[in-house]
Amino acid sequence: MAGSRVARNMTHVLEAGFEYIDSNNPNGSPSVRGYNIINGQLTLASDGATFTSHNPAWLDDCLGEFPLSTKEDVHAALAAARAAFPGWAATPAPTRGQVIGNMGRLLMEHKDDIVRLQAREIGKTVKECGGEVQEAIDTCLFFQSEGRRLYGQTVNSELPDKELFTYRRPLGVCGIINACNFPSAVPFWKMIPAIMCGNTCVWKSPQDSPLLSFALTRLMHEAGLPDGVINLVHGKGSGAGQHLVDAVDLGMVNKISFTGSTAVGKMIGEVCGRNLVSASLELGGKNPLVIMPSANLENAVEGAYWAGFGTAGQRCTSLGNLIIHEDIYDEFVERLMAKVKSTAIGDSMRHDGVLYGSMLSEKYAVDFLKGIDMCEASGATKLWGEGRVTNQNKPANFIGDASVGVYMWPHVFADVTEDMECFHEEIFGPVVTIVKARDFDHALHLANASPYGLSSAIYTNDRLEAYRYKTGIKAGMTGINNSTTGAEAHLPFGGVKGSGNGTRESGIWVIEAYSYWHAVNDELSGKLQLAQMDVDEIELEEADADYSALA
Ligand code: UN1
Repeated sequence: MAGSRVARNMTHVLEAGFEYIDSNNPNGSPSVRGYNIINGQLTLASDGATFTSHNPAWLDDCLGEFPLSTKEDVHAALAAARAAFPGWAATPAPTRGQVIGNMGRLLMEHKDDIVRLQAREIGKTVKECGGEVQEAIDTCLFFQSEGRRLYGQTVNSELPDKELFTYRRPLGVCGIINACNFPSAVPFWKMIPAIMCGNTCVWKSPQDSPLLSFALTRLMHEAGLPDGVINLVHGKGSGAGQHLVDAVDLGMVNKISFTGSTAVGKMIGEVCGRNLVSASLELGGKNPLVIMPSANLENAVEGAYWAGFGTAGQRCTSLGNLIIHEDIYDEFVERLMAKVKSTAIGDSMRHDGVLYGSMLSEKYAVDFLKGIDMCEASGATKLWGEGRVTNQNKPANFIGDASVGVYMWPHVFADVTEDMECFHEEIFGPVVTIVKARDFDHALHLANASPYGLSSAIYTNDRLEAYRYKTGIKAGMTGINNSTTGAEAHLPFGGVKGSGNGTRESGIWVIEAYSYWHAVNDELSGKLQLAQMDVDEIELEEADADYSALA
């Protein structure tokens, strides 16, 4: 009711089962009442407002109702994270790692259910969701053992009887904001190293995957995570996420880690920059893939097809510009198009063998169609694709009833040139823009010509070309005889140029993003020795050689 306040402290996350609400879901799947989790408590929005989450492959399937968090809720979550910070930072790192290991083991135990929940909430195929949840598990296992390292150094002093050390220290309260296309692996890429380093988090869940986020946060608590170390707030649009970013100006946040669009990333970077707060920004890409004449064309077609259309093209690492050497252009395009035209699309929870499923949500569909309009307005030649799939307008291998979900045709545009907008702009969805290259140098030039620098790839069997691509490309990641997608939990992930601010996720490299170096010196001599001034000079030998004679 308008103006009425809802009880904030419901119950502890470990004391409650999932609460089902009446649903008329056509597939008989349950609807759940979702909560924020603040200091271990299940809470509703302070004004009682909610939003719903729907299965994009079957829109009448409602996964549940979630709090539309207010500024007050976000601040409560930040306060809980602040209060939990000293205790968690003082917890030995191996113990923090143990809790993280427990999370990985619980995820393994519940993997099938989490995978199906994820597929239901965002429409990604069950197979891909399986790979992604495995990535979250691998991240936990990697950082469990990192809790037994988190090494600092011993450093030699320039003065006698003095010791120097370095320690990694946590930053404090981290705001975590991610997109719904990788709704389990990416938040784990962020929060697992964050808490391993001793930080605490407020996680603003993606608006299109709140139930999965709720389930994952519950599981983290079951693994032994103390209250307040990870706090979950749900929200939509520029609501809770913006309140979290605005809190940087109020001094309530020590770190923001964001995966999403370049435009939003720049805004977050500005807010963090003016407050000298660290920001990890993983942003968009217009990832180039070059095909050279020496390549194994069968592999190259396979790689380009997967890079462009796997995950319905909804990865930041998906193929953008396909750059094909003119000598093999016609043959390559013909082979690629045969695959594109036979693409199997549908709801992987009900049909086997689909390459991709629905768009992540209606919002992603609307944005994608604007991108297709942009390709057409750019003057590129459309080789394939008819926008939204309907029962009257569907590709041959669409499986199921198109009217119940949000599906897109695969699209291919050719004759794309560097002066076109669609050469430079990321289009998030199943579309590839094809560019013809005269030779290797031209291909490399084209690969570097977009404003982005996330992933990149080349197919070639010429080792010198592969070397020159690897050294000449400006990108955070490069595949040689491989697609542009496919991160691993222990390899640094991130981009340059418009794709990010140089921070990295995953492996040992991400630790830099969630800790600062603390240099400590221990003076044992019993007196004040002045560094820089008390250093004994080493006498130089008198040399016979007259160097001036050489000039
Ligand atoms: C991958 O290509 O395997 O949101 C991972 C994204 C990326 C993850 C991509 N942060 O698409």
